[in-house]
Amino acid sequence: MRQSQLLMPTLREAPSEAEAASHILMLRAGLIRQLAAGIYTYLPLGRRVLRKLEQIVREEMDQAGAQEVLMPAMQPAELWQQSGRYEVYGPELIRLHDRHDREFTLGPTHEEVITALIRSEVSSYRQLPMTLYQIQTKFRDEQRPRYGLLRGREFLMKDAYSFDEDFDSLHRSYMSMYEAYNRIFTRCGLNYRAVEADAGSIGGEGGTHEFMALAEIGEDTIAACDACSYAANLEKAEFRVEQQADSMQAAEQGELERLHTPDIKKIEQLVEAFGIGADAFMKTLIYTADGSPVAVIVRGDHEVNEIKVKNVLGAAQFELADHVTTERVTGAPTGFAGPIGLTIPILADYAVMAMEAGIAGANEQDYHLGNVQPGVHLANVQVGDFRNAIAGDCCPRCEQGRLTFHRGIEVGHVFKLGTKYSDALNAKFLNASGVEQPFIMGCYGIGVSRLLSAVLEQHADSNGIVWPKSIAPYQVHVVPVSAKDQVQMDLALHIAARLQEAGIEVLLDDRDERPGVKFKDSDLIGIPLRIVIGKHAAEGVVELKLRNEAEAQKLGLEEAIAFALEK
Ligand code: 9G3
Repeated sequence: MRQSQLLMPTLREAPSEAEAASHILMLRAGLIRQLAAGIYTYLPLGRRVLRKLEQIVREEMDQAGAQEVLMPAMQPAELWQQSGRYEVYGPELIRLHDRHDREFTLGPTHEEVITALIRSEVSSYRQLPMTLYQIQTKFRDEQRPRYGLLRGREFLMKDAYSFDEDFDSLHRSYMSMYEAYNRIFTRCGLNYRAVEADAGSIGGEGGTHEFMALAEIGEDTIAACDACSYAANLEKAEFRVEQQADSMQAAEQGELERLHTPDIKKIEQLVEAFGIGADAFMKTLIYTADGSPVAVIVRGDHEVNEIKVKNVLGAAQFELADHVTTERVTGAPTGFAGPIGLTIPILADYAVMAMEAGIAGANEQDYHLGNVQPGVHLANVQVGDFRNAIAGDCCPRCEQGRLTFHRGIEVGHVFKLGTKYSDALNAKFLNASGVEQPFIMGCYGIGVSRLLSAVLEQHADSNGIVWPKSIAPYQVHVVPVSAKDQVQMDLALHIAARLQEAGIEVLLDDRDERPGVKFKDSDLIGIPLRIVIGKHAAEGVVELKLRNEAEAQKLGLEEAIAFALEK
């Protein structure tokens, strides 16, 4: 492709409203242009990369035995009324009327449409298992579209749906998709983690994994082991409680110290006031479990994991007590609660019991107590694992790993749906005994346009994009230094022709621009290999530079072509 003809409007600076690195790069490198908030046009470079991403997804879906279909964006409202979701979604669900005044949605996802299709086209267990997928535009009227393609209102998704006769077969379909996702994200050069979104329930109905691309701009926080593949959403992350020093420290000498802490309620204020670490405090929070108050104590630098406490108590309702309840059960306003003198059940996290002594609320306004000793003052409380994981905790799956925290961009999400949609839409098949059964379903999404952003968040340097070879818009950038120099241009055209004949995708910078502009643009658009034809052209010597290496090398014509062909 001749760059003088290519629509690739590069920018020195990105518009000020672009914050995310990937969004800035897409605008500066001329990959996309915004039509409206959250709605983008893909320019030729962006379209070429998106097509390569689609192709990787398509190859792996086909390889996994899924069949490609293409469903409409316009979906009759009746289907969403049958599934009960029409009223559930608010303004995010785009609705419209056709010329006959019939109601439609612009599809944000396709569970209803695909289930209606299977309901009318598949009726026997002999046709199962079956997984269908599409790569198609989705519409979700996000309140705050931002970060370019990371959160758009019209975006490209691969969505797949599996249909099985029972849960064992669903598990096989689910794992087949799960493994295909690992191959897809690896081929895209992505640093990602598969995250158990609700730990441990993958076996039965329900169960889901999210695929998170690690990036600071990501909206989610995940805990990942630095030694094995364990990863989980922060609020679901488990950890191995380290072998406790005998949990009741030998009772120290010394009495409780009454500490006057006027209006000092939060751990940060206590840390500030006492000039010691948060881990020297005991944080007592009052909750109600099915209506009755309980006290949960965690170390000052930890957070209560409410799911863990709720599960240990077997409570249906579990939430922070309101200020009135807190005042009633502790005798003090929120912020001064402590274990001593409480008459309600107390749950203390292991890490509290491992403290020799700590500072806790005094259950009296404006007072705390120093030298609270678990061995003395928490002798008969319920002890357990009641806290969120923190960085450095032991991995719950392997022996030596430690948890590290990362921000992540959700690029994939796989779900076991069970019969949620086949029941709602009455989609059944005849099983081997001739009995009607609802299909057992799974659904599997990849944000293909979001994937483009995630790759860019991970593959860039201060000069611009550094495309992984598998998805670069072109493979070789041939750059003659001076378009006016006939010797250079002839050699450049010759090299471009030789590579194109060998099936290499070549971009030829034939523009009449200063060398500095050419090299800055070349670094910005990030094509993996650059061949520069400069003052040594007459001797048939050119310069090769890999985009992800600092050094360039001089090679003869044939060596350069051979190098480009095997790279
Ligand atoms: C809506 C709107 C937004 C939505 C949904 C429905 C997210 C909705 C979840 C899914 C689940 C899976 C198949 C591919 C993988 C994800 N946002 N979800 O259902 F009406 Cl406005 O889309 N769908």
